[in-house]
Amino acid sequence: MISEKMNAALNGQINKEMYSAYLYMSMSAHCSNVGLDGFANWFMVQYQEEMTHAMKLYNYVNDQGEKVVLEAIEKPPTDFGTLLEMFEATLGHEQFITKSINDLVYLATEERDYATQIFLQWYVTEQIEEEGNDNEIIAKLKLIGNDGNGLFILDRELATRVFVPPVKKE
Ligand code: OFO
Repeated sequence: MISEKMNAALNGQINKEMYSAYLYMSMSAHCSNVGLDGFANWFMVQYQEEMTHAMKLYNYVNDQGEKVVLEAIEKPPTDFGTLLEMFEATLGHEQFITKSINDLVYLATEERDYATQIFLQWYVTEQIEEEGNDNEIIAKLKLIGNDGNGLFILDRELATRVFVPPVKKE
């Protein structure tokens, strides 16, 4: 059982995760368009991860006997500036998501909703990884600067990223 307020907040988070997926898909399309297939792959894996974040919430709301209400997904940008600017925007978006997860944890704590608190722990941990990945790529892009060879190597490295589906519950 979860409160109406919590249900509305979790539904709002589903929309944010769907937007995250849409945003990263748009970034992937942009990278493909400029011939950076490794970067495109990295963002497409990110898109897949975001879809699992949304679905995990979707299943939780269903499991709690509440209704999932899907809202419109905002149109993402299509131009992202330099690669560094694109990853800084990615990090900024993840920081926004981290704040949103923290707000949900706060609400769950306020409501003494222990089940949702435990459920949200996965997202708290995931956000550390999400921000960490972005920080790592930003650092590399800063080191590379305008070096085409460095960019070529990083593109090849990002081409190796594979989507690993989260372990399903029994
Ligand atoms: Fe990128 O972690 Fe979900 O939104």
